[in-house]
Amino acid sequence: MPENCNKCPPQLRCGGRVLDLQKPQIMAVINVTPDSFSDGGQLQDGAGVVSIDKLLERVEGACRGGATIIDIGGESTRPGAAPVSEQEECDRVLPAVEAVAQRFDVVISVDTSSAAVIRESAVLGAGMVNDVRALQRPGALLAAAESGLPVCLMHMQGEPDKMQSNPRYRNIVDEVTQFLLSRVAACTAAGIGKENILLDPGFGFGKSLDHNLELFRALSHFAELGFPLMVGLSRKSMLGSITHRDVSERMPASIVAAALAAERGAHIFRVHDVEETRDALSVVAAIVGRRE
Ligand code: YH5
Repeated sequence: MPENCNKCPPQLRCGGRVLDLQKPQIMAVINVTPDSFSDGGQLQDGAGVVSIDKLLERVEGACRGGATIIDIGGESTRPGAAPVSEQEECDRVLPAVEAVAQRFDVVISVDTSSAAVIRESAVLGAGMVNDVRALQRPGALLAAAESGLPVCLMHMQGEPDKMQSNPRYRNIVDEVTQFLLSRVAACTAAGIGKENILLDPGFGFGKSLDHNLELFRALSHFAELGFPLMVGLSRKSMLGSITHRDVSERMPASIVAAALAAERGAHIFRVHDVEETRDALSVVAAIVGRRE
């Protein structure tokens, strides 16, 4: 449990805001893409341009529901998704970051692998970098280091267009651990302080159902590596495989998964259904620890 975890820092400094990691923190997913699997295109107007009004309404709902972090992403990383140009990603993400930063007292996380998006969003008020490629793109490590912001390093095998075609591991827990620790080493070598690093095993990113389940069963091991642990399980295909539910019907499964991850020591929960997840995490807190 986070409150018993004496290895990782009790707080995370995200620009001017502080997150208390003794309590579960909810990160609301906000996609500014036309094609994300679970909610793509919802914030676009008729011409496919992000509607700032719709975006702000969504952010307001998430904050009222208990989100302390808003994760803004302009690249669809769903299985099979096509790559997006850096310019396109900047055009989608930066106006959204700017609008949210001006109006809400919330930590803005940018879900990006691009050095330009990291740099520009840090200037506009972002408080965290969430990179599914763990800062492996050219310039991303340096941009993140210069931003001074916390970074979430996630594991992915392959790239989104092909990652689910035949994922293979010798020992998934060992391989994901080694990868994440090698990226921690790259970050510290680039000048990113250990207190600014979060880890995420990357559910669904180049992993079969069995791989995902094996990782989940090892979550307490990841929570003990000494870094805040983030998980993204919300609406994912693994939950669809288990329940045979379409993506629009995966909320109950997502909430159970978040609750079990909380019990295993996860600190930050990247979710679509904020209020419902918060209730579940409050119940976990009341039963197993000092939470909320
Ligand atoms: C994550 O786990 N995930 S984007 C497919 C779905 C539903 C949801 C098939 N960014 C993560 O949410 N960042 C994404 O239905 C992330 N951890 C971190 N740190 C994928 C996603 C999704 C994909």
